[in-house]
Amino acid sequence: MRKVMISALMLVVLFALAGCGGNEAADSGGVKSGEVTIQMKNMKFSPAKVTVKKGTKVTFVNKDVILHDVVQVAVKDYGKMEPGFESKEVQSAGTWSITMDKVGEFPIICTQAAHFTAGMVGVITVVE
Ligand SMILES: [Cu+2]
Repeated sequence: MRKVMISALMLVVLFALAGCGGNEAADSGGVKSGEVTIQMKNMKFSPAKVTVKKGTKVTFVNKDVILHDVVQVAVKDYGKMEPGFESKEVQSAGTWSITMDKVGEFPIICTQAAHFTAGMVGVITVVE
């Protein structure tokens, strides 16, 4: 069920990401390594776009009073990728971490109450 839903959502995500083009504030800039924090705040991932080195630990911190989550959405061009990752519900003030140990581009959305439709989308790019 969720896979069907997520496939249908990809267009929304791609449009949303395209809409972020030229928005400097949405992109953290540069290649990060070690540990990186992405805030879940005001119904957005911040930064929404981040590029990290393989092996970087990415921690999502929920700064809102509502639940959020992190679900990697598959892109058909990335058919060789492992199945997407998916967090549990992240409570207010809670965190969830993942170590990005595969190179690629990983679009993410928040599926809580369809927050992705409000622009809660992002992309983590992992490089060697
Ligand atoms: Cu959310």
